[in-house]
Amino acid sequence: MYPDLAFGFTNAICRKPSISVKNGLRDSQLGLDPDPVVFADEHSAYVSALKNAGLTVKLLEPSEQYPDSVFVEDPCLCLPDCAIVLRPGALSRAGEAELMNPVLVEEFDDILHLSGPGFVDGGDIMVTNSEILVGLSARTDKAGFQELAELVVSRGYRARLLQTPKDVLHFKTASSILSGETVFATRQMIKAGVFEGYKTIEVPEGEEPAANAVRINDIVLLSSGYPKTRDLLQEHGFTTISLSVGEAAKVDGGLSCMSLRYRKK
Ligand code: CIR
Repeated sequence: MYPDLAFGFTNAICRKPSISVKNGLRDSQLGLDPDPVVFADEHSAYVSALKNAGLTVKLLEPSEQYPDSVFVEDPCLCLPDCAIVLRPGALSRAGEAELMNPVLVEEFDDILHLSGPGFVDGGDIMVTNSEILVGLSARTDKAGFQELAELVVSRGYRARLLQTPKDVLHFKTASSILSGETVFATRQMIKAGVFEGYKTIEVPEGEEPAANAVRINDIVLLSSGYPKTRDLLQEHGFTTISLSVGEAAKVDGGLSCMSLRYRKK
């Protein structure tokens, strides 16, 4: 295992949002399509924040064929010494895995592939300093976990299966890792007992979407509009940067899903 596996990163991969993002999948009750122009501005600010946090960012061109392809976290898992091409659980997103191959070949010597029949979305994977947690969801199933677990164990990691609460899209929609052993999560996730053994910080009531934060090196990226969360994390000693993700939220996206973050050897 690597020190600070959970948040010690050097590189990231992002993909610009397409015009077709307005057709992205959603359960969201917001009832609005994202505006691709505003989305592009928010995405550009997000990429700048990753760079300011110390990351070298590979920025991929948009894919009109895949409306949700801006959410690059879901088709892959990037670890310090290997990348794993996953099998996204939504049919319209299946081809996104293949789409990531060229950049992964540039960035990694060791690329593994889930061959199925199971499914795993990257949004259901939380890498802590000591293990890789995988939440079962509507997009991630047991067969997918089993295949992923075999792959990561073969590279020296530990994997553990958990249950994402039923109405939560992805495991990391409602939780994020703040340090090697500290998780920031909604009351629902904490009550479900999935973070036993971890120190937990509960998302302030009414600010549940802020649970999808991203720790990168010395900073924590937060969605703007959640002042209680910002104050709480600052009280815990974290340096926070707030970013608008209003357009991504209209298609159930947030901060973590718009990048693949990893540490290059
Ligand atoms: C989807 O439903 O797949 C996209 N509209 C949103 C994906 C968000 N990804 C994530 O939370 N990891």
